[in-house]
Amino acid sequence: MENNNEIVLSKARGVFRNQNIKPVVGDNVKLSINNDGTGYIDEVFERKNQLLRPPIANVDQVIVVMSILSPDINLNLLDRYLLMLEKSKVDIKIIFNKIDLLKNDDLNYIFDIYRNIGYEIFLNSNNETKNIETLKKIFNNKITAVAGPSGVGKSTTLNNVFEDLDLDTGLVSKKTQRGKHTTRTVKMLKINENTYIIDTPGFSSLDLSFIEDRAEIRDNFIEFKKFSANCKFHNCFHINEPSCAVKEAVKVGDISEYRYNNYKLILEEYDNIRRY
Ligand SMILES: Nc1nc2c(ncn2[C@@H]2O[C@H](COP(=O)(O)OP(=O)(O)OP(=O)(O)O)[C@@H](O)[C@H]2O)c(=O)[nH]1
Ligand SMILES: [Mg+2]
Ligand SMILES: [Zn+2]
Repeated sequence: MENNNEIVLSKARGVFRNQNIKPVVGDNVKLSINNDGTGYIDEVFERKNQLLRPPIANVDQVIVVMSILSPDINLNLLDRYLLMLEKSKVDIKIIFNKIDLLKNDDLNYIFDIYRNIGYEIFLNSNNETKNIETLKKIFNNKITAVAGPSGVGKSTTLNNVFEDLDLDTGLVSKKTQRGKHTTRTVKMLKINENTYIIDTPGFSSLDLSFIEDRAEIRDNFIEFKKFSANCKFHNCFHINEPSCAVKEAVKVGDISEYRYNNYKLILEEYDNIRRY
């Protein structure tokens, strides 16, 4: 815990266990300091928001990092993660990383999908320094969690932007092109008085157990909202219903077909889990 700019090793009091509150990274707490300089967390103050995976509280924004190659870009995983973040009501930005590995393929259509939804996106390579000032500004005066699959370059990007950092980074497996889960714990670091970054362990998949209600899936594909008011049925899920404005928007290209297909896949997976 940070207390008047000092780090205090702290334990949570037993009462939390009874109240089912577990302090997480980012929490603001009431501390009592023991004679030996260690601390006790007496109270966890109300959280302005809470991320589910990994559990973090009170962030101003989450930057999702995805590499375009090594590991390959995975839009289904990205859409799942966005779905989860939208539920937490945090600001979201996306870094498409390892842009140096892009050879001939034109991935602009992918970048456009997310730009058109309204997410601020950045194309980055850590072999270069030209983005550093831009990214530094993004982090400035905020609490930012950096999240994404293992091996996409979260820790490397943070090291690149903030010269003084020396976070562990690891090679991507040559054979599977997957990250090796180098970052093992959620780590909050202070850059200056009002700027904190949180490096998080990468994941390779994301199950849907965070979803409590089927409608959440629909409502957190946020670009549907603009159209769904014009669906014939008030409670339209945009699957087989007649006169569906969302499906119409997909047809004419106002909503990305990739996103819509991922929506259908996620909804189907959720329904299958519920059935058993
Ligand atoms: N070509 C290229 N490689 C990069 C870039 N950024 C990171 N890497 C490499 O990708 C590998 C994984 O980087 P990490 O920073 O450890 O990835 P991470 O996202 O923190 O991974 P976890 O901690 O496992 O979640 C390392 O070998 C980095 O050198 C980039 O922009 N271009
Ligand atoms: Mg890492
Ligand atoms: Zn509809």
